[in-house]
Amino acid sequence: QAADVEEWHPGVCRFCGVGCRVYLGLKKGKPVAIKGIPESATNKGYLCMKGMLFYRIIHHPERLTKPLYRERKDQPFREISWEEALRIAARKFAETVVKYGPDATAYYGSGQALTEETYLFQKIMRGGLGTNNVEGNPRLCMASAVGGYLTSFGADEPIGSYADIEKAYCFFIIGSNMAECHPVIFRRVMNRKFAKPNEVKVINADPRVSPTSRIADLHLQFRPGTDLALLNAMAYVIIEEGLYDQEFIQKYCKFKIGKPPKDVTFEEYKEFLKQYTPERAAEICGGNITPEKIRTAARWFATSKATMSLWTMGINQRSRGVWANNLIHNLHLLTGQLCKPGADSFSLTGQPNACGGVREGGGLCHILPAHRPVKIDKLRHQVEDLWGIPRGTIPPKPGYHTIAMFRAVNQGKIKALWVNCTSPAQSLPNCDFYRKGLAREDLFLVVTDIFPTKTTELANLVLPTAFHFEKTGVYGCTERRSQLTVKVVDPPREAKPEVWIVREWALRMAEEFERLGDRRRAENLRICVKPFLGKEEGYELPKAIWEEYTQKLTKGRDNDLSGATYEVLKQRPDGVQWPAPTKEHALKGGTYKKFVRGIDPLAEEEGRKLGISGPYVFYGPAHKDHKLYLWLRPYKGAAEEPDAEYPFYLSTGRVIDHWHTSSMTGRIPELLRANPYAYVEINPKDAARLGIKPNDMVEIETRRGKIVLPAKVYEGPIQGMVFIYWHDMAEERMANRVTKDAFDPGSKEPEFKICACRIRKV
Ligand code: MGD
Ligand code: SF4
Repeated sequence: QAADVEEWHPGVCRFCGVGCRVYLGLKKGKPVAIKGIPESATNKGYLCMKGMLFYRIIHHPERLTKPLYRERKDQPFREISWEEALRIAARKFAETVVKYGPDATAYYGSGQALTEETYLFQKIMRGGLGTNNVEGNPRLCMASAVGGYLTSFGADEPIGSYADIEKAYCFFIIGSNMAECHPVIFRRVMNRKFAKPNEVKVINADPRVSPTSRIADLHLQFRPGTDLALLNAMAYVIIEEGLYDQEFIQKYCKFKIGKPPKDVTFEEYKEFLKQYTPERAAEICGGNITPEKIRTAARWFATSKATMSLWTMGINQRSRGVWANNLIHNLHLLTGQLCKPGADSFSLTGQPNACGGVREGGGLCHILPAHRPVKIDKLRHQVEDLWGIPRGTIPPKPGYHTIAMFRAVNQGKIKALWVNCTSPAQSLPNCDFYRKGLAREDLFLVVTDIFPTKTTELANLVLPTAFHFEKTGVYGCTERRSQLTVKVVDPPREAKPEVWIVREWALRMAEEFERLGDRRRAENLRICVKPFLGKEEGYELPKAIWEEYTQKLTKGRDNDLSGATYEVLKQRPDGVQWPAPTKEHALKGGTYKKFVRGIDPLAEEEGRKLGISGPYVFYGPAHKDHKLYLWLRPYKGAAEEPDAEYPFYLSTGRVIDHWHTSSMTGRIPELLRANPYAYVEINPKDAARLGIKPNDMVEIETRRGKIVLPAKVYEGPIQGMVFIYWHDMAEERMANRVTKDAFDPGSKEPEFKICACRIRKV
């Protein structure tokens, strides 16, 4: 097909957080192929199958193409005009605010929405309606990483970049099946390992043997949830054997305990770690863990020329996800494996724009754009001033986090909810419970999507949106890199870009508030959309939104993107890594490593201002003392551990061929054929004991419900654990009907990775 292509258009992949650069190939204006861009900084030309095939979604026959409406959820949908749809959405939201207050409305978005979309949605909810009920699915994947970065380094997002991979000598891959979930970055790790097989070490720490484990020199396989003990034991060995970097610790670090945090000494930290001798940790962890393996891992980590840790959901989706993140950072701080080439504590991001759009763009209930906590008056007022709305419009209290938001829906406290670019009816843990809330007749539910999903099934109003390459906007991937994709094809029939939908909705809401006598909200809404009026929706409108966000909101913040205008991003299709406070710096690609003088312009400037000498300046906004914190965090297991009634650990995850709920990849025949349905992985020893053979149907039962899946008997999960892929939409195989909605008390991220179940052959 590539041979038939008449034009190639650059952009970024629609799927994961790797942020691969692609060319979309058109023939007679129709998308016919995708290829990688060899000179790209992220993927060096490689793509995975999902990335190569997403162009099939562009003209897919099942796309939503007309607004659909029903007054009651037991009625069939009928097609309506955009004008009618926007008027209904405006009236329902405005009436809800007037009758029940702004906190009875909410927006639930996505790490796959463009930055311009998330920014505009949250601006209207906060500046227009006056609620912080702005959330998104990154709460389900990255919130613990955010919590870890903020509490350990004082600043969100990784310090380094993918470019560190080619300079690293030890990879510590923990709680990540990057071979399937970040395949192109895994390829870079693999290439590095194979280029220097004896010098480069790979440690994989995971309760399951996954395709990622295949390149490991050392696989640490432990009982789910016990890695906090393992990480503390590695720190114990590093100190016991004198492998720590005293100078780095003295110069840059502090030791902290508890909430509110208290300073402790290095000696107290050493005393604390005595509970985690390798012998004791091996007992807690079980599996194949021995004291000697822990010692080996700690030595490799500490003594390599440069160590890079990589992790994702196995660490984040945990009821102690923030602590687990802190304990990984601790190892880097103890050994000084940070800031130098190849050394970094690098959290991989799940979604293509969880970092750029949601973490940076203000897409969570407690943060305003550019990493400003809602509760800090000065920063909230800054945003109000920049938007030109009266001070006091944005409430000081954060809104509902994801689980709290859907619990509030269940309780009837939220009366109007807008879900964009995500399908919580399938992706929330314990989803049957939350589907009851979404089905309530007193909830007005709007869903903007490109396809029918489990969530559109429960909606009142379904609005068809433009897909990737059918609209313009920016994705910010794992490594602080913003990349622009410009519209090259028209959306099908009446599908529209979200930025147009939100602007038009806001304008009509202003009229509704006027009618209802709430002139203040009407005025605020008009102020919020004023900079975007009259702009053509395919390019000019998102450009104006990006300009406002970067030039006004990020200026002077740690994620300063004011040098990265659309013009610059078009000149640098590889994108720009923040901080990029000037055009000159942005045109050079921005900042490969934060906090390092000579590389990061903010480190230079802050260092001068604060009179800090030395190569590194840790100017993260959350640590006013410019220090990095080592945390004393004890081992704590999962919220629901196996017991006599439910004796197995249940874990969930992904496969390479599918993306999340598979609403998109499940509609691409090649990907569906590669992985047509979910199955349950069972360790051969457990299978033999229970008389389960490959492909037998197995019932998985938890305290929430039951599903039935075919068995894959395989030395993957540790004994006593089963593992399910969660992308399958079929009711009988939908993983989240059985998962638990326990969450981390700090990050509020749910524990998708661990709960208790029982299994039987049916
Ligand atoms: P997606 O399938 O990515 O899943 O879960 P979801 O976000 O619910 O949903 C994206 C939706 O966006 C799709 O319906 C797609 O059709 C639509 N879409 C595509 N392009 C556009 C567009 O341009 N505009 C609009 N408006 N819509 C568009 C993800 C969530 O799931 C996440 S982030 C994580 S990390 C969790 N992971 C996880 C797990 O590991 N295990 C289990 N059991 N559950 C999990 N749930 C969580
Ligand atoms: Fe797309 Fe991720 Fe695959 Fe790259 S690795 S092609 S970003 S899905």
